[in-house]
Amino acid sequence: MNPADGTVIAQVTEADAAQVDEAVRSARRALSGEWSRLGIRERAARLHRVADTIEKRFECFVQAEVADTGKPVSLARKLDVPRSAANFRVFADLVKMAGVEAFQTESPDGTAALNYAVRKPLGVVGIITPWNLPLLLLTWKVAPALACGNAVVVKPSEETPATATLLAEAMRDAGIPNGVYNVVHGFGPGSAGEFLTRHADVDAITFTGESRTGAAIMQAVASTVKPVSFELGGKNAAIIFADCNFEEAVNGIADAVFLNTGQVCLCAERVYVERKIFNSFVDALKRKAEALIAGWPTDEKTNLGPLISAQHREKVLSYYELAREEGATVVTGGGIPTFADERDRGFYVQPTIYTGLAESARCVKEEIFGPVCHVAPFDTEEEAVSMANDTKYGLAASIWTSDLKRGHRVAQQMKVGITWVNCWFLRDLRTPFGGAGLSGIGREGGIHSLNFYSELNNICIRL
Ligand code: NAD
Ligand code: 6OH
Repeated sequence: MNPADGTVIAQVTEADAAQVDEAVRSARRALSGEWSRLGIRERAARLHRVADTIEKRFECFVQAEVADTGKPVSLARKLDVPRSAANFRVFADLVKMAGVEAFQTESPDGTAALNYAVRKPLGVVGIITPWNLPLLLLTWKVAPALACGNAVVVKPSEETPATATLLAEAMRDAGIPNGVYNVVHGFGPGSAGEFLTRHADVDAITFTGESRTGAAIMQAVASTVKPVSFELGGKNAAIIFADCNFEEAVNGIADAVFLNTGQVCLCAERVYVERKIFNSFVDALKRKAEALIAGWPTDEKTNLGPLISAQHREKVLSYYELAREEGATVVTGGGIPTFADERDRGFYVQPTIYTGLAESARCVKEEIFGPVCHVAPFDTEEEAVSMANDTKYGLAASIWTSDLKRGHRVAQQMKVGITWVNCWFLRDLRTPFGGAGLSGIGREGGIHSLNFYSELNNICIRL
């Protein structure tokens, strides 16, 4: 469905259990074919070719991403599609460079040995991904999984089926053997997602999505003891000190709150501002929110798209209502914009800023996943750290200050997987990425991805 006007774009076939099984068997077969005989150099070369193909068909991927998500075309061009090509390049290069551990061993009785580890594929990896950055998050997992020699079965979100399908064409064009990359479409519970997690011949599950779904998947894989990697939800904090570069902080927070209509797991929904600059900061952020252009996704000037679906809009609007019940002051937004054209049938909401909520309010505790934040003042560094850390989630934080000593000090106290200082969503794909608490299990990125997507076999040779 097109989130901008609610029209149906395409029909997608829901895979039943037999089709999921066929995909898993296809992946298993590929593991004993040509794919397994390629050396690392050739595997890496083919992954570079996948990136080349994405770049060659750049506009095709952009259009598919926009059709799937309703995100502004400028964002798909700047973020999603280039990052997807980069995911393949980075892991292709990394797998060629990565070493393994080796130890010279001396036992107490004088026996000497050499220990070294070799990296083997896990086998068939099931990949389940969400709708917010569909191509970026899919390739973030497919690229290292293939770099490590696995075959994959991917189950993209039911909301965003197009780019995963298009990627299959890129795989074929890049010379990835048949069966190495398989796509099944469908829903989660009682559908393709659950069939994949419960399949006895899937060796590992890597998942990005809601924390609740992570819990359901964990139960599903328990009986077959599959390794899991989970990148889950967040309720991320930003801390803005009075000594920050004001303009950079306002711009950075506007991005952190409103990018992709707030549908990025790393988005800041809790903004803590030192009291001295609280009022001026809220005013400046309000101006930013009100200047956003909620246009058609295909319009170059648009920088605020609709939410993904009617159902998700219901959820976000229920929080807008709850915020009022909980006593919030509405600085801006809080409703649905009107356009007097077909967009009125789409899933837009107003970018929204609240103040005045208690830290215990549900709107301050629960992930909303829309273009919305609550801004609260603080007086001391300790207070800011304590409020930022008072959450069951632990994905990301951002700190804004000109005092780098303070930047380090505060960053090191954040109970999260990723902390940015004077920036947000600035990515280096070699760094560990993941969350604490309800925000995930494990780390991906760089060597962490290679470690998850491979089985290390340690070999001990007596000398
Ligand atoms: P979701 O959990 O509803 O769905 C994600 C995927 O899981 C979809 O493909 C869905 O079909 C599938 N699924 C759902 N139930 C399943 C089940 N029981 N078994 C197997 N598969 C199942 O998430 P969403 O609404 O698509 O995405 C938004 C959520 O994802 C937010 O909570 C956001 O914070 C989170 N997210 C986290 C990260 C991260 O890196 N930490 C990144 C992006 C999104
Ligand atoms: C969540 O919506 C964003 C996740 C981003 C990444 O996984 C990444 O690698 O940048």
